[in-house]
Amino acid sequence: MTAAMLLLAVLGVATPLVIIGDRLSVFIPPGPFLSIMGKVGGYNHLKQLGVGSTIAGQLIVGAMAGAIFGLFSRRNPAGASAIRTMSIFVLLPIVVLAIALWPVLGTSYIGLPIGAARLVTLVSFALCVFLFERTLVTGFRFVTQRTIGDRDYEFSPAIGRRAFVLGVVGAAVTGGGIALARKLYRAATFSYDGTQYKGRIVQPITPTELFYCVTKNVVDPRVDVDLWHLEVVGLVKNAATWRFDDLLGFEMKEQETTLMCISNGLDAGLISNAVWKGFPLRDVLDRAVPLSGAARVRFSGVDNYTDTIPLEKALEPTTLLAYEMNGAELPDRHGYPLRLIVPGYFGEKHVKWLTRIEVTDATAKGFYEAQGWGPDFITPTRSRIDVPDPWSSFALGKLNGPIEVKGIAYGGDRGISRVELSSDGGKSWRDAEIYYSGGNLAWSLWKTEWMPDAAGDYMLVARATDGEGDVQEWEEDRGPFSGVAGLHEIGVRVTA
Ligand SMILES: Nc1nc2c(c(=O)[nH]1)N[C@H]1C(S)=C(S)[C@@H](COP(=O)(O)O)O[C@H]1N2
Ligand SMILES: [Mo]
Repeated sequence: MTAAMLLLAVLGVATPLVIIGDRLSVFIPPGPFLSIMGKVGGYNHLKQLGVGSTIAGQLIVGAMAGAIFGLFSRRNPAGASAIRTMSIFVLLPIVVLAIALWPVLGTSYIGLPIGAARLVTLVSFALCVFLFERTLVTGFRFVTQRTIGDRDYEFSPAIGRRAFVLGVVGAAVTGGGIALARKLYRAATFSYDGTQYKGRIVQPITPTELFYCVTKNVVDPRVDVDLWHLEVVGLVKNAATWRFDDLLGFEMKEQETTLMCISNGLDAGLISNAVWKGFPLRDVLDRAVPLSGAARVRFSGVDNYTDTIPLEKALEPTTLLAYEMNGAELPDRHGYPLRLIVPGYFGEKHVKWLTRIEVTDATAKGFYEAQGWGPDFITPTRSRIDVPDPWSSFALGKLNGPIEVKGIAYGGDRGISRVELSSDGGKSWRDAEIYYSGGNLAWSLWKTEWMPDAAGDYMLVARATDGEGDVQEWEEDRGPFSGVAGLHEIGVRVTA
């Protein structure tokens, strides 16, 4: 059964191996979630642990079910009718799965629309448990056939031979399962999930291969665009289904926009900037005609990730459905074939592998919102010092000139109007030069030269002012799960 699931996973079908984790994770509030993550050594390890324990749990449950079946059939050979075993080992698990995992059944890693994906997930699961039931029943019959009822049937040579044959088949299937698990491991997101972009290498536009990356998935979707649809449903007058080619008919637009993850620390690199090409979400919403009572819009990816934004934000001309990034087709890991771009909102909201847009009332929640992140998803103004490295050491006598200090500043969708640097931990400030501005929706790059006049340890702090004149600061009333606000500070050592 597990080997069959691994095979299905390779084919892009959602299996309990991963959707159980998706289903459970919304019940873990961000506090415990972060603490578990810390304990197991990060998000990647948490995912590996999740899938690993699901496989182990499934094997244990399967083995126990098999043992009980064996004991029962030995005592009561006539009792194991097909109706009984089918009901217990096939029907019951299907019903339990359908009920317990209903919200995540519509997951497809090849990009099937949600309704079709739900059916495929259920039928595939049915196939797996059917295989389990048949293996159990035929395996047991094969081993015990004709000898059942004999007094000492446990150790007869015939049974030994058949058990050996069955064992060899089992070992072959296990080997196949392990090979499939390896293949999946190589394709998994562990190698790139959590990629950061910061430091000396930072350029105005982040090269696509270096763009930060965050995904909830163990294996990301690789959408087959011919299977894929975009559905527009919910509180609308005209529900519609779009094929990819039809979407290309909308007037396209290129827009430089920075994305930042809600969990990006003050010194971290879960932030990047790209030029996105697509068309305003408004174009499809206008065609759909939202009804009265419409207040939010919920977006779903083929990976069953969901998130919501207010309807007004959805109707802004800069909220895009993007299909290109930095002049090329969206890469798989950044949401091929279509993703949402919502300037000024945390990365969470920029749903990748988009397949459904649902206009809803005010109560709708997304994946992370249900988990307890938020309530504020609008990015605060942030800046980061990229050069020099923290705790760099400079010898005054060897300096040929001032020390270059560089970094980024990001003001959500409000732009950046000013950047200042302090070399005394924030007591006094002086202006830095903004040498690149990507416009209101993107970050700005700044630099300045600093000449320390004496040896000692210095605290360099950066501070940005957004386009509306608000100065970057620590925000007392910002909840712990609405992203960090505050100033980035690094130490620098100057010797004589
Ligand atoms: N479908 C889907 N969209 C998603 C996610 C996801 O796991 N699945 N992760 C979100 C998060 S938490 C972030 S920060 C951004 C990251 O986008 P990127 O990987 O293209 O940088 O995508 C968001 N969109
Ligand atoms: Mo994120």
